[in-house]
Amino acid sequence: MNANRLSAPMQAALNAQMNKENHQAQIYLSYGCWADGEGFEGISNFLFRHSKEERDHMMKFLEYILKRGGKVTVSAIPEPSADPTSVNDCFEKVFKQEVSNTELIYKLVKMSFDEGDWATWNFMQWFVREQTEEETLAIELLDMIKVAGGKEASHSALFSLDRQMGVRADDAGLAQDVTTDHP
Ligand code: OFO
Repeated sequence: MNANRLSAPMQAALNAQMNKENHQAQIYLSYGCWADGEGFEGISNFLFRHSKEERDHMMKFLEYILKRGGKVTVSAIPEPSADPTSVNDCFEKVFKQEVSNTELIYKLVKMSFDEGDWATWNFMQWFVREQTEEETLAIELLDMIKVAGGKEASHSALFSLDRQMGVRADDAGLAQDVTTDHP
């Protein structure tokens, strides 16, 4: 008996998005390493935490596919794109990445609607809300760098931006709060 409640195209699309979230996590991880190498520890901390959020999104897709009786396919993920060239460039890249992810999420919503797969449609609403929040956050980052001077931001403006970013609230905890009990 086939207990898979996902259509074959839906299973493939959910798997593709699951792997995409993993790719996003790697991109944030690599940007975090770049920021640390440039001396921006606060920005790096923020990007590392965001990487963890993306990994949590990957797990959300993975668990959902399993819950619906589907088959999970963990694929190789492409290398993260090139390092940012500046904090301004980093925040612009983050914004573009989130917008392109929103477009992928919307495609999944439309697909579930067209199939009348209301369980998946309902599941995807969480991601619609999450992407709205993430785009708002990315717009705030662009505003912050704009106020700091954009491409021409001074060292002292970047210094204070870095301090603020290190303590900024995020769904994932601050790295300095991590313990062996709560990794
Ligand atoms: Fe950046 O968010 Fe996942 O989905």
